[in-house]
Amino acid sequence: MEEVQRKQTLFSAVQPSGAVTIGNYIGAIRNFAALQDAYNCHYAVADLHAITVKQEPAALRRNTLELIALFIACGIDPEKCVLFVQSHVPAHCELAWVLNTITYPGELSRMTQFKDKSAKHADNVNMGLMDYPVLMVADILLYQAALVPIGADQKQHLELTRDLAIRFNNRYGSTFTVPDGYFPKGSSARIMSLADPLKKMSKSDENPNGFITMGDDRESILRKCKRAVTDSEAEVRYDPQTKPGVSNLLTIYCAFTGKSTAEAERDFAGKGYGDFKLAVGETVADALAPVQAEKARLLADKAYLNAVMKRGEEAAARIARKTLSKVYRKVGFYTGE
Ligand code: ATP
Ligand code: LTN
Repeated sequence: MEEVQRKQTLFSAVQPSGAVTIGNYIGAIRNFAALQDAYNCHYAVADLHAITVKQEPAALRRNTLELIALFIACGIDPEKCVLFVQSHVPAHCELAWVLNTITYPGELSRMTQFKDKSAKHADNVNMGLMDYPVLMVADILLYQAALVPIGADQKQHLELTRDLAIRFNNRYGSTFTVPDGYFPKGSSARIMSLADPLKKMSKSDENPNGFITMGDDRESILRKCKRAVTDSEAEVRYDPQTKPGVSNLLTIYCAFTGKSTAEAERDFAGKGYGDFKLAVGETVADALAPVQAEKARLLADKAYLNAVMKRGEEAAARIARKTLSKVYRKVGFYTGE
């Protein structure tokens, strides 16, 4: 008889907190589709997380729909994955509450992201911002995920996930799978700002020339690449220490062409920065064009997107409810049995 291999369960999420950059795409989203055949994938739009910093309600609503469309345009197949919006599944908040009771304030106040975001949003240091990692732990543990693809910036949160899973299991008996971080090939590339190549490319950068979004048109992409900060030499060589700007453009070029840095250096041997920047811009624009077209096509069919979200919600809620019921039984909530 044919042996049925059980696929490992995987969970990840992205916040609908603004325009998605090519950094988010290269570091996170494009890997999601590549994992969907080998793993039992769950992908969420983390809107509950997004409101830990101020969001314009109409923009949040729009960004949520756009992110679902972008996920699908980037190759995530809602038939193969559970694709859903976090706030549609109440179990995330419910489990977060229980987990709060086994989390210590010191574990949260020392988180790097909390410290960074508190400094950046000094007028809005709210309890949600501090509790952000516990909600993320709930996201992961509800689906009994074994693997969590994340960027380096989220490693501390994954450590907390492991700690809380182990703490709960020790206190109440085996309940949660203890997950591992997952860093697929190619996802380690850290894309830097085009305006300041020593800083990470970030969608919340005040200078829009620093980042390229997934929705930027060809002209803007070419202009941003043309203006990208480089150096006063004239040699296209990969050396992040002494040539961070050129190296960043090479990383972007390689991410979209699949070439190695050595091959890319060869492509531009003897060429000036003008030609190089134009080629990088054209490569990015060519790569984004089909994704943009597909996203626009999907956004024109809201009924389809709503149906995808509904189906995702139902599938996610079924799995999440099962874990939550187990948790409620373990902690001693009266269930009538
Ligand atoms: P913000 O500007 O609000 O801090 P961000 O652009 O840094 O946002 P997040 O929503 O925090 O993006 O990140 C989603 C995921 O995208 C991260 O976990 C990370 O893995 C990946 N990512 C973000 N920026 C980059 C980057 N510059 N290079 C590679 N990966 C990135
Ligand atoms: N905090 C993550 C988004 C996120 C997430 C998750 C990632 C929310 N819940 C669960 C992995 C697993 C971010 O900003 N990248």
